[in-house]
Amino acid sequence: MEIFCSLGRKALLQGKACQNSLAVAKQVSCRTFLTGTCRSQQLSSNSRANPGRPGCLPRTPCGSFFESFYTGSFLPHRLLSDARSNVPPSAEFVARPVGVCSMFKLPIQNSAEGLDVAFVGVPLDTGTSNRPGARFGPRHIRAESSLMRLFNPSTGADPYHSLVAADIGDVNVNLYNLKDSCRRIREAFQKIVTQGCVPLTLGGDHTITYPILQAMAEKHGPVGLVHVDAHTDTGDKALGEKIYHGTPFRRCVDEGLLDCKRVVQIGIRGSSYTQDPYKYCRDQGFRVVLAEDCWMKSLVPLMAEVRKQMGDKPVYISFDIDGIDPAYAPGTGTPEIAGLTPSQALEIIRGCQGLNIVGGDLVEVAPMYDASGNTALLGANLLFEMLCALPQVKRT
Ligand SMILES: [Mn+2]
Repeated sequence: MEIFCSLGRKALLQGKACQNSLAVAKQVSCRTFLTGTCRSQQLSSNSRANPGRPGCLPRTPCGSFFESFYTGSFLPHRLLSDARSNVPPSAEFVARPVGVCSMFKLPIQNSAEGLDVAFVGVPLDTGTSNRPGARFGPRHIRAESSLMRLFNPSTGADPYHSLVAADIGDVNVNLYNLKDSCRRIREAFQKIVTQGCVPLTLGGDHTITYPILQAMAEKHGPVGLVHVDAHTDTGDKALGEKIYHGTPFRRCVDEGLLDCKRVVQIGIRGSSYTQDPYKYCRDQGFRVVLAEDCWMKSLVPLMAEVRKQMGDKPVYISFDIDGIDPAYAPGTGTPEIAGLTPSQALEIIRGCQGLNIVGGDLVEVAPMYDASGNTALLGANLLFEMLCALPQVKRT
């Protein structure tokens, strides 16, 4: 089995000489390594000491050493081309199916320590009202994300040379108790934001955004919200239960987690149980943008207005994949016809560039209704766009 590992890079990040990296690697006699298990504390402490160059260690003189070492099939491309940050390997050197499945083939670590951005999965779907399956969303989004590359030539974004990102795995949700899951999610995200890290989350059904926003508001105060969805998710209760994927934003309002004048909901549509299903949202001060008001239009002008609405205060992006038309994203639990297009989704997320984005999620991918994998692939792309839209990211 051809392999690659991160041991040499770990040694490098710990400040040891390149020769030590070689020694470490040589000590490992087995040729079956895991990919991406390095930690980034050293890198980050350097990043914080040099805020002008986030995520950057001084370039080492040993690129050619690693390059020649790589030809022995030991090291990932990120060691060859850039030992300064968590840059995923290029498919020029590491085939896409190679390696433990992590988001964007980033390193995996078990906490957000030292990171600017953490990808985190929340494999919960016990809050779904219709088709279940979003518990498998994070795994499939990660699998499809191996197609994603390093740069975003459309926006000029260079995320991996701007910040330190990693995949920190999944929240250990309790599939038998939704309230306990919410507690676990809240506590997990409290830790992430306490460490000064921006979470980008792979859902999971939309219930998860409620405990995530509890943690976000504890850190930032009430946040603005760019919410893309077919549904407002502001129901009060169902079957007597106040927590499920139809109520997260009502619960957020109840607890003062949202800056309601800075909430926009885009892509809303579908049949309802009342004649005026959007009254609650508008009464709170939300801007509700119906799907039919988006049909056949560029959303660039809308997003210019949204940026004004959001100002420079903290904003969270919550993207429910069912905001997109089910022709493009069939793998979801509560599909509604006549939704947004993928290009409109790009306009929305790219339109958030310049905002003070403090976190984001991509929820409701349910892979079993998605024979092609396109829904998860779309989800992975939209998370990449969120990464590229973060304020720390350099653009050319
Ligand atoms: Mn939703």
